[in-house]
Amino acid sequence: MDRETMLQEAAEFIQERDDFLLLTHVQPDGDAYGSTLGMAHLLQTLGKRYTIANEDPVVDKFRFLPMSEKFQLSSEITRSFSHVIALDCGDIRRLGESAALLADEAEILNIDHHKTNDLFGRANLVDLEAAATSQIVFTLAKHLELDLNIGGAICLYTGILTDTGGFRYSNTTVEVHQIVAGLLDVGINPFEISDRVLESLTWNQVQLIREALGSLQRDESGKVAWLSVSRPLLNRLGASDEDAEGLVSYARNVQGVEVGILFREKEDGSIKVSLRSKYRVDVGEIALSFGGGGHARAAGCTMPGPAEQVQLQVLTKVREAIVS
Ligand SMILES: [Mn+2]
Repeated sequence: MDRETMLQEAAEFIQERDDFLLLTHVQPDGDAYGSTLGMAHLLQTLGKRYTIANEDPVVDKFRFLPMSEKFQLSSEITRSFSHVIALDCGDIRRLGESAALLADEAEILNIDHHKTNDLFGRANLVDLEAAATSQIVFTLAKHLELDLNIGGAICLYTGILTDTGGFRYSNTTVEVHQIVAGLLDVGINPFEISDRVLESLTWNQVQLIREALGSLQRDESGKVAWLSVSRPLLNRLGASDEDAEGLVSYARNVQGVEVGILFREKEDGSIKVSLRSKYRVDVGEIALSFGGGGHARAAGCTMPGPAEQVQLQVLTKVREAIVS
């Protein structure tokens, strides 16, 4: 289906309904928060009612986003919803516990840019070329001929900024810059947003970087590098899972490395594997083969432990992809 048709279907889905539940994936990232809150701003402008839910509370770093206080814990919501807008989710499992809020006959509008998206919506606005779901929400706003207010612009800018790694990743296209120019026109302060979401590190994060770098290794080819973070380490530093976000770049950024990997032990002993590639290897495919998903250059999966076995399995798969 072409982009215009999908945009029109999404626009009609919104125009013809009211009382929406806005959902994004578990452990939201900048684009998840940005696209969801950007959509909330659009609905507000349209005079539509909406509820925003996630199984996790909003992380500190993104609490500056206008209307982030509208996020509610899904466990605290006692009703169900017939009209759902899912943002930045490749499949319905990504909604986590929030999926329990869907009424039996719920209609879903699925807005996303993941290659692994399985078109789970009644309407699907899925653009694999888009750098961020926030970018798609911007395009939808234009299609609806809505003017973005500054709050909405801050949210969408944050999503595009984070999913393009500060306009450095290969998904940074001409269109991305054109959209961002439109967002700057609204009057946002890009320095302040970059400082908050890309530059600032908590003290815990810096301590964690110091310790985690001690585990950095690379294989004989020099094309794969990885680091691992154990639960005892996180506990000792009082570091949260989100503090570990971004560590994988240290592995990826080593000169000559094609694939960087972070192995992080979760509370339940399972291992969260984050994969980043530079030019060639489709880590989305690798993550998918282990039950996860993502993009060609950034993806992840969660695997049952123990850590040594997960490392062996993942490294074998990654090496295969490198030589193929
Ligand atoms: Mn995204």
